[in-house]
Amino acid sequence: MRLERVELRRLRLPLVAPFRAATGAQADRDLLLVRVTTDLGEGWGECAALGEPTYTSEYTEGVRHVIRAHLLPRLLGRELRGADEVAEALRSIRGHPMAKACLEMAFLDAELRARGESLARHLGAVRPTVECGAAVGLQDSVDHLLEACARALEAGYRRLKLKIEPGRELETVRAVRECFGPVPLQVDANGAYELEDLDRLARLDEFDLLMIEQPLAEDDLRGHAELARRLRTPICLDESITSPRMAAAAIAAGACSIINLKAGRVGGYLEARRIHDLCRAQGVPVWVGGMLETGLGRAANLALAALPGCTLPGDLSAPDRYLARDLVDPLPMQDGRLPVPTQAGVGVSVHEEAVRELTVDLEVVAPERPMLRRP
Ligand code: NPG
Repeated sequence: MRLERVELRRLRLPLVAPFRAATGAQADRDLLLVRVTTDLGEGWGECAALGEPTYTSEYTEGVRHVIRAHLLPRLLGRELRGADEVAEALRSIRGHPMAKACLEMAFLDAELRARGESLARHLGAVRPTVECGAAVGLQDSVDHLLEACARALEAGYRRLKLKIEPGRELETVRAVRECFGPVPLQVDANGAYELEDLDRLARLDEFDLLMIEQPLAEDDLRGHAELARRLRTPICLDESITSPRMAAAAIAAGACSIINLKAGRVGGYLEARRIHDLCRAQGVPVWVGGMLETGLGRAANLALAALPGCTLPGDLSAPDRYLARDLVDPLPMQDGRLPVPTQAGVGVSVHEEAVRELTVDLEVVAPERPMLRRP
């Protein structure tokens, strides 16, 4: 498999409303989209990185630079057995998992389209539909929070995830419990708490939550293990789990009993499957998280979410909950479940007109031609 040409497209996607988390707010989605042209055909990759480094240290402009300056020179013109060799070809570059994941996704899309195989089948999907949860960002009032939750439940989502931040978590969860009763509910702190907040976090036990996601900083396995000993509510880790080794270390340390899978955070869908397999072997449930992807990234996430160890609803809600425009046709949700794409490759068709209209900057990189910048 030979990479012949790459389009690095920076898109600005308006959000229907600002999405706020403890770590910052997104007013729009500053997205990097990659289209590769290989000797087997074309493939698309979507990068999970946000416009600013507020989730992890990666951010859209930085991803574009590291892809152009350091990753592509290790791939262009090189003969690869397939997408499963991309990670090896990029191993000498330290870190930058979202940049690497985006390229690997594009190679996977191209290779699997050429082979006529869906990503779901390639990864080992075992179910044709997956249960969908919806994440509700931090809201400026309890009324707005309850309205956002009501809209998500009316749309049919089976589980709600509430963003929380120190000082408002009990009020937030209590209001949702009082208003919607025993709806499946979990919270996500994006690492905003300290171990000193343990007593406040322990009071969340009264609300029968599915989990508390990433309460402490991503490098605080010891703190999470202490929390897990003191709280009844299961601890789920997200930002902390950067590799299969970190997943094994976190489980062994008792720092979590559930893991959120995100291909971008760990370097790609193939690495995410390795973490899934490791967790399944240890009886640790996993579920697929979201990074405000378009329908392209969501389609790939649905394939991952159909693996046997993904036993909890993922953050897979339809992109139109966040994005004013999408790049692919919406997938039909039935009874809180979305279909797993079965077409070849990632399994959805990208609307090139929408991509062109939403592209704010395009770079084309091809070995026979120097990098071209077009407006
Ligand atoms: O449905 O894509 C979605 C959003 C899910 O809340 C969600 N993601 O940390 O998991 C997270 C969180 C997030 C995304 C936080 C983007 C900050 C920015």
